[in-house]
Amino acid sequence: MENCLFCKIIKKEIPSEIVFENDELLAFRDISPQAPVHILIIPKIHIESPFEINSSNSTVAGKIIALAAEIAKEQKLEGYRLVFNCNEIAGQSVFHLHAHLLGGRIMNWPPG
Ligand code: DGP
Repeated sequence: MENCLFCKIIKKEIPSEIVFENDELLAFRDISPQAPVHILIIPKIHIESPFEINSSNSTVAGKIIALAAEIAKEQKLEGYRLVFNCNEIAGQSVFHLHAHLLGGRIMNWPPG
């Protein structure tokens, strides 16, 4: 998508601190970390938000969750939070599907 920030990060038009990359997924550090470990995991195909996940593209969502577990282990996290914000009302500001992998500190529940 031409005007999508995360598509530009995928194309390396915008620099990022990449943690993992393969043909389907990219993981990179959040520019505004909310925890000692704050990594964004995104699909390389442009999916606007969790609302757009359906039976034809859901495989990639499972791969995001599996990659989060791998990265969390690699980062030696004791536990972690995985967040998909969906739409502005839930805090989504970049409209390219992403999981926030957060860890390295105690997290409260319920979230604000
Ligand atoms: P959300 O609010 O759920 O849409 O999360 C978007 C996240 O993207 C937010 O935590 C900040 C991060 N972000 C925004 N712009 C950039 C950028 O240019 N580089 C990186 N690495 N992260 C960004």
